[in-house]
Amino acid sequence: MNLKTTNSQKLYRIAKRLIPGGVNSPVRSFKAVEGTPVFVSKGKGAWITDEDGNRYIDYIASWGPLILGHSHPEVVRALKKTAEKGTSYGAPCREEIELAGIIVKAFPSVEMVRMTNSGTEAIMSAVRVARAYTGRDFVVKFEGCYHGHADYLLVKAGSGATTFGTPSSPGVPKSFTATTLIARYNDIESVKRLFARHKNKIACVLVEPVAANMGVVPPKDGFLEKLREITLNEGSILIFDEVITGFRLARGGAQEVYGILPEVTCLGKIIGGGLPVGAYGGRADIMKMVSPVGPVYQAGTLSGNPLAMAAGIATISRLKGKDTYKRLNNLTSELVKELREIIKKFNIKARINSAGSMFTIFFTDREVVDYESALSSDTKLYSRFFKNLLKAGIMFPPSQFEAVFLSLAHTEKEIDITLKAAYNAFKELKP
Ligand code: HOZ
Repeated sequence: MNLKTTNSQKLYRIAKRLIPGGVNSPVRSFKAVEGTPVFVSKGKGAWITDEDGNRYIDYIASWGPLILGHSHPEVVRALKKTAEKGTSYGAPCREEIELAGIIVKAFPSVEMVRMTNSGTEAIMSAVRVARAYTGRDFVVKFEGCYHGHADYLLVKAGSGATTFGTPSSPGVPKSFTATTLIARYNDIESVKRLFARHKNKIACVLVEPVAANMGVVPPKDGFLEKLREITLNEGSILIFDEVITGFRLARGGAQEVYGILPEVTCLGKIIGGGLPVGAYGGRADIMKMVSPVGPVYQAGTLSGNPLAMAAGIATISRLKGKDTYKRLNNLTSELVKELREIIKKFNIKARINSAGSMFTIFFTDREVVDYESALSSDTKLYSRFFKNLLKAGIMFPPSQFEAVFLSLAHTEKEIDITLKAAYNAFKELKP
């Protein structure tokens, strides 16, 4: 299929004059796959339509939030009903308590929660609280994990930072990252070494319990358990960045799946149902450090705004059924299984990592367990694969180092179409 791209190209030309790179978040630019970004005009269920009228099965899902698919009727209804009353008050509203209650119930490790406007804010605030609570400065993060764009966390960061080859951003003074310690994902010895070297100085270990910003990299058996053990022994706080995995892998996120409870959890994406949101929460004595109860300052004009709360509540309400995650995860497993067969058939150097309803096809013959092995992927081959799929009306993330997301709006029909397209896309790459 030859896509018509006239309107997207025209919009891109205008956008580039007004917005750096024509986009408000780098990965969207299609730069990594050497293409022109598709300008989306609307989305419904599992499908999006671009400004030229092309339709695609969407596997980006707004980078995770749209677990119900695009413009779900109940989310739209909740938004309309709420907006008619008001869009923001800068004062407490009922919806904030409702969403906070839902989060506390879903995450047994979370006794109190504070809403923010993005995952980045949630993480920055969580680290600040951890530092204040422990009276220590150092933060351990893992290579290839991405926790938003706070200065001191843009060190060997995944997501767009990796996609564009600047995992440690210029513009960040050395002194800002002097207290950021880097460990290797899935390598507990690297964590132990840091604790030995910085005895009683590490405030927290910050981790994506299932890494999803260097592509999907699940934790090895025992990795999270050991992190829990070490942080408890060392008096450090364990922070789970569940911005992607919260309400995605299970209602209670990765911590429910792996049975490991951190002191602090950061959320975002799904809890805003497609509107800007973030949240950090955890043990009450830690959260009581936050202003106005405690001295740790953190605020936001639009934090807890009724629209984001309403969209989040409506979204999470649809995730209640006993079989909801089972259905979503089974559909993903089915797709992944078939994709693996095609990869084998055409002898492509590629591996698929998956967790729940997200996965990544890494174009490498190595097992991907950490940042270094993720980086062994052939990004040029990914780019060709991506373009082959796009031409066939399948929208995968325009970067090797991101997750593919399924939603509850995807059905067998979409999977069949995707598999036919993937067959041809892989065939074209045959060595
Ligand atoms: N860094 C985000 C994915 N991990 C991309 C956000 C966006 O471009 O919307």
